[in-house]
Amino acid sequence: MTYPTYHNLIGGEWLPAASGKTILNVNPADHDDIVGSFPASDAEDVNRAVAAAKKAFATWRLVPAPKRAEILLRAGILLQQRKEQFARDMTREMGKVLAETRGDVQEAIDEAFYVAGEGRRLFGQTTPSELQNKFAMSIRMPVGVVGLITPWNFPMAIPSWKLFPALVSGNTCVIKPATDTPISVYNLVQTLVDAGLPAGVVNIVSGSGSGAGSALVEHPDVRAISFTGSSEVGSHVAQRAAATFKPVSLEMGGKNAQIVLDDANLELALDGALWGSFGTTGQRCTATSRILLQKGIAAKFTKEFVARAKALKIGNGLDESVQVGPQVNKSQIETSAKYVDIASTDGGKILCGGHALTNGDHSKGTFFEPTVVGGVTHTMRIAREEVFGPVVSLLEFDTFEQAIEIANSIDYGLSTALYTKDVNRAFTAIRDLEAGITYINAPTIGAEVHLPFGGVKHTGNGHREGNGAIDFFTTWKAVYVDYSDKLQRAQIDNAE
Ligand code: UN1
Repeated sequence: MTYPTYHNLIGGEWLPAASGKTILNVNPADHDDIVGSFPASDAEDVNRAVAAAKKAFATWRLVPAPKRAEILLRAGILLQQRKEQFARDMTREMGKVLAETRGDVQEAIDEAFYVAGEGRRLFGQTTPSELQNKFAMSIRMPVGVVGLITPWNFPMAIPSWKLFPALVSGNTCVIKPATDTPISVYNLVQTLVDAGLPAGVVNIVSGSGSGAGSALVEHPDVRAISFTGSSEVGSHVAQRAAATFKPVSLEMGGKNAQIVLDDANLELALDGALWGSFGTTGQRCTATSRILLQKGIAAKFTKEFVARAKALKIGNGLDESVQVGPQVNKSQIETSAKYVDIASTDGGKILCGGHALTNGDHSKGTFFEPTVVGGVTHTMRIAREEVFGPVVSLLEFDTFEQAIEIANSIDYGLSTALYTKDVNRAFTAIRDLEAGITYINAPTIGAEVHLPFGGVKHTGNGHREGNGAIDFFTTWKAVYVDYSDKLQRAQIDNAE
């Protein structure tokens, strides 16, 4: 089979890995379909990319921010034109269904238009000085060369959450896409280049975390790292980055709860739970992985939910009638299977699914059945650990207060949802749920780009993407301008 060969982008040139090594990008719905070959980069490639980014920073930081933003605006318009093709490429490389990959490209378009507006803001502050004839202000400065390490589940949206705010702020970037999904980053960066981005401002080094990711995190000329991935790898990234005092923005795992109270609109809660649990084949950090049911509706909800999960059509995401695509690779279906075993051993009941699909059309890919585990209690591992697959647990509770307690009883804190018609309980939940995102009468997935995105506890380290990303990609400079023509000593000359 013939397939295209892609290279790294370094200083405006498309180059193979210095070692000549490559990695194949394979369609998880059909292993005969090879999307392309990509460089397996290592420290040597990272060094070159960082040097190119450092060189480009000298001029990019001086381009006025509104001009930098115009490139993002043009890129957004080009992405609109290329949306269908990029969505198809994305479905081929990571499996999620076309409706969702179109949504992923749309999220990058939204981000481009949102961040382009920031070019004419990047607001600082002015404040009075304590001394006469002295002016005081704080201004945002770019950080320098930033390293971006991005995941496979939102292969264009999440890179755009990082690249666009970094660029409008005047930074230059080296991005390492996930090993499974480089083509979406190539498509995104090629679009930026076509929109007028100068050479060296964004550089791509594709490859593995151990080959290219670590070198980026440890490079002394990289001034900040933005990472999305698992909490395990995130902890590693933070520890390694600490050696060179790099700020690190970490966006990591979730174990997101949807709570359904007895008074909820049950149809709505079922729709939300099905979409939240099995959208993107459960492979979102915002995916619903625990459904907390109040006793009065639990039996009815469970019966109906299992029936709907069983009816989902699983297959190649390029087929518009398919509702759930494959998992991204073999190791992910092994994790799903492992957690089904753990759940059963701990006393959970597999109400549907539980297996990889290996027959007929499914035999060429990495498919796993939508799986519902009943009879789960909050101490079981299946209720506490992230699966990142189409496996959801049902837990029951008596009172609203218990539901909040169960929802909060885990290490993660990304997204939460409450279904109720009781406004008092809704606002109490907004106050008490330990999570970066809370939805009322909507599923745990579906964040919009212009709100803060991120979580608490083991989900993040305090930074936010979306509304908040500029804070990470800029550093404050305090500026004092003394126009008194004399030495004025702060804290001394103006003292009583
Ligand atoms: C992720 O799961 O890693 O809110 C990101 C959502 C999407 C982004 C998910 N807009 O589900």
